[in-house]
Amino acid sequence: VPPTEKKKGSKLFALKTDFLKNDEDSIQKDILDHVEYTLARTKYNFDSFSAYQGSAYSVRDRLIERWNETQQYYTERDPKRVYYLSMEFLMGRSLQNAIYNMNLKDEYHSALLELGFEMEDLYEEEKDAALGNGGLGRLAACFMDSLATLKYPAWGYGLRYNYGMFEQGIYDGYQTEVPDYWLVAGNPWEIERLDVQYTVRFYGQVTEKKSSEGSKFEWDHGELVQAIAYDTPVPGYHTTNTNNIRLWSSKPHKEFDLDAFNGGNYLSAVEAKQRSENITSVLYPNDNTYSGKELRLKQQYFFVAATLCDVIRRFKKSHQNWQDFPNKVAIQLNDTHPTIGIVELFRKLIDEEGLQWEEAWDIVTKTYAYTNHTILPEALEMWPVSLIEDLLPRHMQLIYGINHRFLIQVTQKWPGDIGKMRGLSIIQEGEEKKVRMAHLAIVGSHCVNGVAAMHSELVKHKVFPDFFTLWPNKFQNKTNGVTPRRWIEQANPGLSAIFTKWLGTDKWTTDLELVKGIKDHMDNPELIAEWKYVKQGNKQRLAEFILKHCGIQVNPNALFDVHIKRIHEYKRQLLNILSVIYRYLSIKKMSPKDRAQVVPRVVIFAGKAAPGYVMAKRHIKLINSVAEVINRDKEVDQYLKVVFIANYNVSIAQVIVPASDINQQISTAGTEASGTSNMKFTMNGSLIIGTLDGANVEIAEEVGQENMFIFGLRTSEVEAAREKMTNKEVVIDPRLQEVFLNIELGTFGPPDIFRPILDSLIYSDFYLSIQDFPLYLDSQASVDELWKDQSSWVKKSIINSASTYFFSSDRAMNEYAEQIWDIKPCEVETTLNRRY
Ligand code: HBZ
Repeated sequence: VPPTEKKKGSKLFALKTDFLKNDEDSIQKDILDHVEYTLARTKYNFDSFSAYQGSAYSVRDRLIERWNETQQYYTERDPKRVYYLSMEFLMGRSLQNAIYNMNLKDEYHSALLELGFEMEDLYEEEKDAALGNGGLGRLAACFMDSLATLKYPAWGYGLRYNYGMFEQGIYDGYQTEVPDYWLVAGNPWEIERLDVQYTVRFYGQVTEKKSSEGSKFEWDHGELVQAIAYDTPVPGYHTTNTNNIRLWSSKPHKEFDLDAFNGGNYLSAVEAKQRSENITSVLYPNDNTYSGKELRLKQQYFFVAATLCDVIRRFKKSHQNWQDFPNKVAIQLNDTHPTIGIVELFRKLIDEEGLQWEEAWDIVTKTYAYTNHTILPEALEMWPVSLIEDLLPRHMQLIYGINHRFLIQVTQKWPGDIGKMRGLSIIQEGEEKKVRMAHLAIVGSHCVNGVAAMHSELVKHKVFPDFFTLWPNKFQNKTNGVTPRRWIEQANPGLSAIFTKWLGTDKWTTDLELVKGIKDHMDNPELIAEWKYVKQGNKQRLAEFILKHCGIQVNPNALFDVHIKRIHEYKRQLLNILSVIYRYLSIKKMSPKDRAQVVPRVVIFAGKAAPGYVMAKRHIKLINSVAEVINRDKEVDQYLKVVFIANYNVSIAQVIVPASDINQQISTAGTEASGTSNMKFTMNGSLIIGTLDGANVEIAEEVGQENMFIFGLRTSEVEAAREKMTNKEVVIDPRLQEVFLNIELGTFGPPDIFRPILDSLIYSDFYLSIQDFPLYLDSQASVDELWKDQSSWVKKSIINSASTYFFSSDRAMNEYAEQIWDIKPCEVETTLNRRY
């Protein structure tokens, strides 16, 4: 008998339809109640931050109702669920998102206005949740929004870091890092679940217990750490369905008090306790580079160990047969970071549940799938065998066993081919033996996917060609996507109003294909005028932001040229700033007559460099030094401004993206797996200047190359170009030589600082900036030409924005659901007397 049936006729059953009311007055009262009873402030006089908090708590109450209803519904129906395992969730702000998704915008707006607050001002009071580095973490956040909106039964799992992505400051042009203690003022979006705790073991010993039934392995002793669950509800758009992100926080385990404390060594016992809290203390600030620190491996194991306890407990509530596990559970690995989870599930099945090897391994591989996000060799995770042996001794034994059986398959395919064995092995031999986590992820999953068409081809043919020969059907492509709710509706209300007006419906927010319909009106002068007006307003807003935060006055009528992403050599912010220097030098040399022809530009950079990435930090210094010289040069004042916006994050992106005219996606061909800001910009009518790399290739297919500025070497040409560089056959374009000369002469400050940058170009230029430079300048020149023809420009802008259906994360999630996870939507049939 379902628990709800049991209570029919009781008081509790009647409560089933008793929910918070969503009219303006009820909402207003709830906000005020939270100000008084949750914040303990007087209702008659409170500031914007309290108003934000009161609003957030009132939203949270409503989220919790929907969350409870959804989870209850899933429990009753027991559909197959997907668990998205990610070490990063880059959520940004939540208040606006939750209000919009619950369709309570008007109600909150008027409720707050009556109290003397503009809802938009309150959004600004919220601190970003920045538990991620960049694309990979933000992708997880967009995917969670789409999964809930599409009503898929899905949970995200991750870590609740006390310190998120560091706060970047710029002093004297250099990046500084300040810890981001994002929880200082509390976090209204999370629910602490002290009732959901698991114990995680590290170190210790494995003992073999032999019996008539065979050997049993027991892993015990070592250090125990407690994992505590924190839940963040994820509301779907205009639906009751509300999913969950469960993040784990590490706390000391009480058992380990006793021995140490009784031994009289009080201080070292306290230290050991502190070590356990350290595990979820800080997000590693590297993107696309591997850092082989023990603490990072501890984070990874802590994360998957707690997650699997939770997933298995939920499964066991309604199932006894392990064969059903893959029919009820799909687990997606967001890159190799949670890969040790493959071994952990296997260990639990064999050591704790008593399954046989083959049977257990079959369940594991049917359950897991792995997404690859990079082909950069420096990003591939390889943990020293010695480290795993020490920290997770049983897991290392199992990895050897898994590898042994895998290599038998390899010899069957390629008899006697030692080279193939060596190349494919999960263990990399050498002075220090290492576990190749990507190999483990491929072997332990039923599906491996890249994140854009070109990237997936490289994964198959360049990075893992022998795996592809062995298992051609394992490999898929799943081109990334972004949520149109946050990146159009919330970030760009003006554009949203245009869409709704000209399409005659607001359904485009969940059916982005409708936006194609805008093309039918692109010659209509009224639409063109509105389009320009909205872009102008967005640029005005960004200009004000820049004045406020950077103290630089920019002309909102200038062309806004935007390059925002992590600072990395492969992303080539350097190529951009070198071309800016060239532009500056050219303007300086021009006659007044020629200057009159110059298209005024504001070049905007933003992004963080990993604290240990010295070269990337030098690039930041160069950008800022160049900006300083250009911005104080009165002669070029009208024509060129360079801005570096510090501390780039999701909420700043929401201001920059809608205000951009062109956006830079200029990675060396074959290095950027996908890119996702390219998608956000295109949706917002910004034209890409970029290489044929990552998802730019597919954007070009949808939008048409004639509506973008594509330049540069192709992926197929990169190898030959590098060869040319090694053989010293590359001639440096005279315009670039002039740029180098000016840097060397100290035009942008003491040249010593920039010497390593110039040397990296002249002596290796791995990312081929020198060879792409002339092509890039040509492309920049065609940007200027097109800008002079504003009516063509606006048309191209409209075509861009109208061609982005494919890049919605809704499309991506439907593909994963159907082609990898085999899950179906499970729409909560609400009994409620409210809209959703
Ligand atoms: O993932 C990015 C790719 O560079 C980008 O092209 C793609 O669009 C995006 C989503 O698929 N990769 C990352 O953002 N990677 C990381 O942030 C990262 C973080 C920690 C690591 C390694 C990589 O240890």
